[in-house]
Amino acid sequence: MSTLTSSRITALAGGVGAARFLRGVVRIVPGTDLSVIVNTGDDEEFFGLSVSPDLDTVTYTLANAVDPEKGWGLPQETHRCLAALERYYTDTWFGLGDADLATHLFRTQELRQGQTLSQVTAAIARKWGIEATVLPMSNERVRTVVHTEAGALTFQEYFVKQRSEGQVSKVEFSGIETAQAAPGVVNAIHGADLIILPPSNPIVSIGPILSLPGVRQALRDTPAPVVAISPLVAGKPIKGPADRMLAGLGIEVSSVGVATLYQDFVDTFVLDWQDIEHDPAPRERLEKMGLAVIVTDTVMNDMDKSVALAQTVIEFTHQKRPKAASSFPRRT
Ligand code: FO1
Repeated sequence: MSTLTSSRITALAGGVGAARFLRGVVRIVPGTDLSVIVNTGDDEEFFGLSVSPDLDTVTYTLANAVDPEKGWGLPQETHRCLAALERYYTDTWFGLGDADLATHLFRTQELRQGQTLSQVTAAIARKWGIEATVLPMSNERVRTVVHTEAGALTFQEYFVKQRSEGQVSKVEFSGIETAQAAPGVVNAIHGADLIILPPSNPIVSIGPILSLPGVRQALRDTPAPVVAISPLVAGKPIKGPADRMLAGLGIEVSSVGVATLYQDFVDTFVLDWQDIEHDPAPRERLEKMGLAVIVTDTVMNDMDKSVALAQTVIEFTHQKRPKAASSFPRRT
């Protein structure tokens, strides 16, 4: 494995796919070179506890502590507390594990004592021995609202309780109007030598981060390469509702459709082989959009594949480091 010259990498991340990519990154670059800006639109209160699913998924994964099958939560989990709660509540659809509760209890207590989500997240990362910088996208409350025939749902209600059923007609980020990017978020973009969007849902994982003041402009302005890895393989996500959401919102359900959402700031787009196995069009369409295209294996079903994908992306952008911003045709 070649040792890469140290370069500061910033990733914008949502759920399991992003976390799977980041575990590969921290095996080839020092964690101290990595900053991760994490979506908090999925955050929700359960039984009075502040739960941040994407922050916890990234944290547990970078700590090598995540349940390897599920890609979220902790392994060998028990749910005795949740089962006991059924005596008092009926709404116990969100699978809070007993060991996972410790994180939510700590976060809730610290927030109640006046710590910001950034401070609590940094404390949790430190206590899990993580060297990377884990940044919530905002310290203010932003909540993704998914509209389907069943009504206006939180992301977890849509994804877990409704199992992503129903036609998505609209997605909103309630609170985004008054929310600020958390301390360090815009700086993590300006200070990066490489910015990566790992395979995450472009609507509800990357979308909220891009909607915060200053974030999208910083991505447009940076001279650093910005690389997005498609979250769809041959039109399907490995996990999650990205294809259903894109379809419901009238966006082409393909890697090219995802690229159109990022085309004002992304330079390089990573496709899985399966996207062009039967048809070269996706690559040609992306190149016509002015994007450099990497075609590789993006299905990270084990650690070696996470490392290989991270290696491919980082080495490609090292070779193509732009001399000046203009070297990458970018729409603004
Ligand atoms: N995903 C599920 O499909 N079912 C669950 O019951 C569930 C519980 C849960 C509890 C804590 C947590 O941090 C994540 C949890 N997730 C669950 C995953 C979550 O919905 C997201 O997919 C991941 O956090 C990735 O962002």
